[in-house]
Amino acid sequence: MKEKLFTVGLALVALLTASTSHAAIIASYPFDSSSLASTDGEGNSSAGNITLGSGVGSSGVNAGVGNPAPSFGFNAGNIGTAQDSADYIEFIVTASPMFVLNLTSLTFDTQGLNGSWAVSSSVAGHGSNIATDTIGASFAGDSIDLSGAGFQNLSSITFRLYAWNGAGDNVDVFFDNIILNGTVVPEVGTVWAGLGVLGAAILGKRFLKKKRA
Ligand SMILES: [Ca+2]
Repeated sequence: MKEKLFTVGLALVALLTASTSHAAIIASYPFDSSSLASTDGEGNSSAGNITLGSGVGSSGVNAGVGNPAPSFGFNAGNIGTAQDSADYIEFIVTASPMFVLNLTSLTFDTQGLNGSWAVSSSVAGHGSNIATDTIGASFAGDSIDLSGAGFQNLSSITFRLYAWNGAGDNVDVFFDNIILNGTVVPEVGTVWAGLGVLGAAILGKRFLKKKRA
């Protein structure tokens, strides 16, 4: 009986450990080898390729510019001098069945001249920005805090990153090292269901033991 209790204890510890897993990179886009795919190694979620909004059709990966190169370049001819709802790149992250996303931050590097960036998500809808800031002449990093309640316990989320130029700039605007940080954990209901199965197994074994006795 002691051995069985030890085994059950180990299983419980494993479940609880799984539900408090360490911070992970959930999506990562360094544009290495001009790829639009995520290079993250997080196994309980999938991050889709970067896709382009309808306003930036001739934009794409630039093999000669980046931090380090390549990076994604918004073609100056595709963007104006104000935020346009069609001028963005997008990526979607989906948790595996019975898992949820708990996000902490979205970080990336940008380069423009006197341009600007903005980010929206499917949580509040793409009509409103989560954050916006200016872009400098050389690559610099930005970090958006996603620790708020709205970015926890998500089955999936879509991010859009917008760019536009300062007046008279007419330069390409670059994004590199787009990284989504957080944890991917079992749904609370899944943990409780797991505990329920364990409890039923223990009761079942006791019942069988009594029957045999
Ligand atoms: Ca790069």
